[in-house]
Amino acid sequence: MTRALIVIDVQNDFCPGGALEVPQGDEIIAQINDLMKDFDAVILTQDWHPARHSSFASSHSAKGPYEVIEMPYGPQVLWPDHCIQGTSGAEFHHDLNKVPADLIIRKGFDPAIDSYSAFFENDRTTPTGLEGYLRTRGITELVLVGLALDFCVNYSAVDAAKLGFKTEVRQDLCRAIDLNGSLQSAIDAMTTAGVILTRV
Ligand code: VGL
Ligand code: ZN
Repeated sequence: MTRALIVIDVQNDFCPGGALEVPQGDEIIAQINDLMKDFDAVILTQDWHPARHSSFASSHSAKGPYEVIEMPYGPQVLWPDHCIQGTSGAEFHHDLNKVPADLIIRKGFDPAIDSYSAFFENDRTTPTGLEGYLRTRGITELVLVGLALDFCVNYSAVDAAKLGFKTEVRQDLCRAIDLNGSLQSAIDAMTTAGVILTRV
């Protein structure tokens, strides 16, 4: 059994003061750092959008943040501009320990498709390559932490469980955006997919 810790999107734009801030998003960082030593592999994900990405409300005339539009791959929430490649908002939070990371996986770089999940873009079919990395390293068990619980953590955890990884989400080391009931929907989706939700 080989276990990986997957740290989802602990970036400035998702922390207080950021463009898409998750309330108390920075509170989880010290404990995530402490947890890293307990794993065979540590993987960080980084939301990494080009300017004028199609998931930004500013890319669509007469649309505001948090409105939902229909994209060729399905419904898409429109977000404030965030995690633009090369900006400070896209950087990992200063307090996150990047040193133990074996792999940093970037996602959301295709201008036409968002990517909440660390495994597949939002069309649910275009792979990021993370599955192959984990399998070739013999990793079978995953623990996910980070931001935001109801979007990127949720999508990543559901995909991981569907791919057959034993998948745990440490809910105490996540924080949520909670948009129109998205937190409860996420908990339901993860539970249905067989994700183990824990609080320590
Ligand atoms: C995320 C919305 C847009 C996340 C990323 O990391 O949960 N949410 N991009
Ligand atoms: Zn994003």
